[in-house]
Amino acid sequence: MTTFVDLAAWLEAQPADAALKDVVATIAKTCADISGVVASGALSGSLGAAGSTNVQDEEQKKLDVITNDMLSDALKACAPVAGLASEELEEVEPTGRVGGFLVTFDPLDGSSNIDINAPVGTIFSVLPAPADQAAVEADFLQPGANQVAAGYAVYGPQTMLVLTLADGVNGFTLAADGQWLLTHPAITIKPDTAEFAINVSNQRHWAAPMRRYVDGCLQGKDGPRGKNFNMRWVAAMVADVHRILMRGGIFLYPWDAREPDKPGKLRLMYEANPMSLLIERAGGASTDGVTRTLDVQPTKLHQRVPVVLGSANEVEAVRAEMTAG
Ligand code: FDP
Repeated sequence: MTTFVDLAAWLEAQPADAALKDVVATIAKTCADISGVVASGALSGSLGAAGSTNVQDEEQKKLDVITNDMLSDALKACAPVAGLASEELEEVEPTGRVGGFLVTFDPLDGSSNIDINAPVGTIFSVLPAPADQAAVEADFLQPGANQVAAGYAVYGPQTMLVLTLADGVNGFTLAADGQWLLTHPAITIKPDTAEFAINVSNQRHWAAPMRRYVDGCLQGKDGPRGKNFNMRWVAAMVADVHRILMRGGIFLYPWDAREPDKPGKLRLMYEANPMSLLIERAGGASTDGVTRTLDVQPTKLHQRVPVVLGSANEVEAVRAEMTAG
């Protein structure tokens, strides 16, 4: 029988700060707890709307609120955490401690999947905190390249935790006894793919180069790309990114003309940045269509960005189309 390394032993062996390992272990433990709540669904009365909206004016589900509270409480009790920020909270929450780390998170990504028993997940990003003063919002506004750890848990047929710490990307599966076991070491993404993920119902709102790129994929063998493409769309970024880490592909959530002032739908600090670090560390690429996501200097906490990530050569094919005019 195969034996697997557990997360605690794996963390122990990593060339990283003990305090950072503590933060990651706290997030992992909370994700295991969240998995239990998500799995109980209607039995625990946790499905359905919360009757409130978040700072982004999105209707909150009960599970958005429950999972946000679980992660916030756990991180506030974790000594090396100086502050946290969540998709569900309007403002950053300093813990009152100085030094250590700042954590941003989307406690339950893919809200529209919650009530239909389709995959959802938790996404997190860890940044260094200022060493000499209590954290304020400006301290969170660091480019994604500064992240010291990032990852997600996906609550699907199996619950998995995928994370990057010092380097590389590793996947753990939640066992029945609550342990995270290393089942997917050293995940890498193939550079080429013939599978794309995009919400095609928005096609008429996209910029012309994006329409051209997707149209080229849809034309298959007879079009400019000269090969047939397949399409997948789980409607939860966390699950679409997980698929790409497992078998390659490209995920796109581009700018569109419905709200021209918003650069995209997905949030930079707790969706695009952590996923981009994972994708790059696995050998893929992530851009806003042209510019590397991890180089974007955030200007506000809930900033949105267009997202194009996955197999490196396909992300480059999008960039070539976007810059062709
Ligand atoms: P959701 O709004 O359901 O939480 O985070 C935003 C997100 O999900 C992504 O996970 C997902 O890829 C995308 O939005 C789906 O949005 P649309 O259904 O509006 O295209």
